[in-house]
Amino acid sequence: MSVVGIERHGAVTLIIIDNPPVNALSQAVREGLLSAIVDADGDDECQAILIVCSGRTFIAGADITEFGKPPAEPYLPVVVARIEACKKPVVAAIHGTALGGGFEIALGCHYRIALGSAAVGLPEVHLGLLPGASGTQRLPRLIGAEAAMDMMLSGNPVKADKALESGAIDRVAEVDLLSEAIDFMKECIEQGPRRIRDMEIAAVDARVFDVERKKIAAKTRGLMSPERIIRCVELATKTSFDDGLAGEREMFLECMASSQSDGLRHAFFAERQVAKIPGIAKETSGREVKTVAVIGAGTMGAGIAYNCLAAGFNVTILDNNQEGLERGVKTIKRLCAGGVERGKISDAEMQESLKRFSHAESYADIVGADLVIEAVFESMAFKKEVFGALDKVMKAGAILASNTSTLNIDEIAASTARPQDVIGLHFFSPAHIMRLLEIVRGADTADDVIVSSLALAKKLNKIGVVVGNCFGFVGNRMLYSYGRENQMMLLEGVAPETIDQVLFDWGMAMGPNAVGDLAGLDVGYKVRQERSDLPDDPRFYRIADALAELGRYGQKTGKGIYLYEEGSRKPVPDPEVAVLIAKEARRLGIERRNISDEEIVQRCIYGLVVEGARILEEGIAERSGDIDVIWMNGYGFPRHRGGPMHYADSIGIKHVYETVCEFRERFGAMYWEPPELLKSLADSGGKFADFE
Ligand code: T1G
Repeated sequence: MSVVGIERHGAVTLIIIDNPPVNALSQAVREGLLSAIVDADGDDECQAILIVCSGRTFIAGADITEFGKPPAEPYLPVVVARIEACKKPVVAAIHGTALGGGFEIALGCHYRIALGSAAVGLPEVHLGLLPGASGTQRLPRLIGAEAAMDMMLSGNPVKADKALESGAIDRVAEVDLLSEAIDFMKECIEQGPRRIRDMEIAAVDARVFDVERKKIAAKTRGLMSPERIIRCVELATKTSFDDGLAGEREMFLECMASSQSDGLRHAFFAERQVAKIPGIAKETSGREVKTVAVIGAGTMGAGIAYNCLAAGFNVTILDNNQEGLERGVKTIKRLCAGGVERGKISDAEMQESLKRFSHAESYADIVGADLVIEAVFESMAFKKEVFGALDKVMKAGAILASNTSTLNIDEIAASTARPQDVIGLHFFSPAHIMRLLEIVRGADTADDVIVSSLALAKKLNKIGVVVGNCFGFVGNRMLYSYGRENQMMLLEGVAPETIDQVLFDWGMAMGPNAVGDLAGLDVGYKVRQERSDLPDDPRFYRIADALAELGRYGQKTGKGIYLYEEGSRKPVPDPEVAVLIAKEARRLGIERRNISDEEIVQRCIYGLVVEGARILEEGIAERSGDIDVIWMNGYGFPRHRGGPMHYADSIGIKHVYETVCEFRERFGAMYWEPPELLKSLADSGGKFADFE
């Protein structure tokens, strides 16, 4: 089946691209498009050329699956330049999204018409790249340097009406794109080709570039491609079109070869792989979920309920404590109002959503719900009591989910007569903001319940990752290793602010000590108190326990490992904590020493990798990419490093294995015995990504 077809509509030649699912610019598409353009340009009966796409969208960009492989001609810039060089007008008819190279193809055309529902964008920055097919030189000439820079640095798509306003497109089709494009061609034929490369770029104050650099510095934290996008646009204002193109090409190839882009491209695909569950047929349909009941009106319950309400579900929140219920309802209404204040929803939409919201104190009020999400206190006894009660009243086929963050989902399911309907839906706080949803599969969980949960995640605009049942599942189980090393290094002599700064500079969104104070040291403390399987090691989380026992929970009590001034969330080192740590170290006979930044990073990050390898060996995660997705979307792991497992692959498993062996010698086998998988990959030169 040809991916590029030709049709004649009178004097107009239609070039139709048909490369599902998103008409990506594979080598075959580039070749077919170039050949079709050359033929049409040489066809005397053809007065104008229209480029359209079949399927759900215009070209969504270069084919990312080809990246990292030897480049294959024709190169995209060549195709774009040949389109622009056509003697007769070439028009792009856009539906869906014209993104990246797709929009660059459209910019090579002389005119652009788009459906009102369409959007255009240059999202390359999200992949650690920059528009590499002349977008950095054409767009500034079309819409101005500043508007072009904003579009490329945000990477966000621009809706057709706004694109029309800026001049990025020339016409919006109201009803039928093809027929209105054919009509539009008549004007284009009269006007003849209009080449962006010949346009003068509007004058701009040269200082805007440094202002932009300062503006993005905090957000992009040393990422390569944003800085180079600015440089490319700067070039466009100062040099000829061809010199600008040469600079763009050089910087594009530099970004393409970077580990940052490798990590970001891995993240892109890994976040799409998670929805594919081996052993569950693609055509398995889920159960219909329209009404959701949330049990527990605390912070998590209210956040989950709001999340479901905003996504269009009918929602009932239930709590047997009247005061708690009122607090939860107030929180949900405040979040709804916040959505209006932030312009995310209109007042009418908020009113409509509140019509779908109710609250209850008795299970009898929720018997008809399609899905129940339990979000009560993290106590196994309490959860079993709730599930036992739900089992008695809920309609047959209702999905019974627990928001537990660590507890055994099979044990919870065993308190019902319907374990096939039970699943874990582990939301991350704040539930309405964090994109990650760990979907915990019980031994008996039915396939259609898993499919329903993945569909729920998508509807909530979250990334649902199916994980197995063990303490802490994937994310929190690995967090123990990461936190353990942080705690150990505190005892060994490193100040909390030093560990936090080193890991922040390495790319983590926040250091582990600041995270502990944010989440609340009491939360982890209570979970550890409930556990009977913790390492027999008096040093294990000793500082976190000591602080919790002193009532120093973190931000919520004004002090934890850090101090917090009234109304401030800024962590301030506390000399009292330094004294406490030194005293505990002496009591435990730990010799204090300086620890290098490199060791701080290796102990925390390789601690993650070792636990991740064990998780893969046990089949708790389907793929190493799933673990990466969890840590990038739930724990602030830097996306440009692609997640802990991809990071290990990128620096070399053998190097990681040898370092882990060294740590075993220095710190003991209790934590640093290398998993068999790590050893075998090191021996075979393999990667976690190859592990199935
Ligand atoms: N290349 C290859 N495959 C792609 C792809 C792409 N550009 N975009 C999507 N897919 C696959 C995706 O992996 C999934 O596959 C399926 O399509 C549906 O995707 C030179 C260098 C277009 C908004 O960054 O943002 O051009 O899992 O689940 O939610 O300057 O896909 O079904 O097997 O995301 O409806 C720039 C990336 C590339 C756009 C659709 N373009 N794609 O979202 O579906 S770099 C992008 C998206 C570039 C030039 C530079 C989204 C979408 P599978 P999906 P969706």
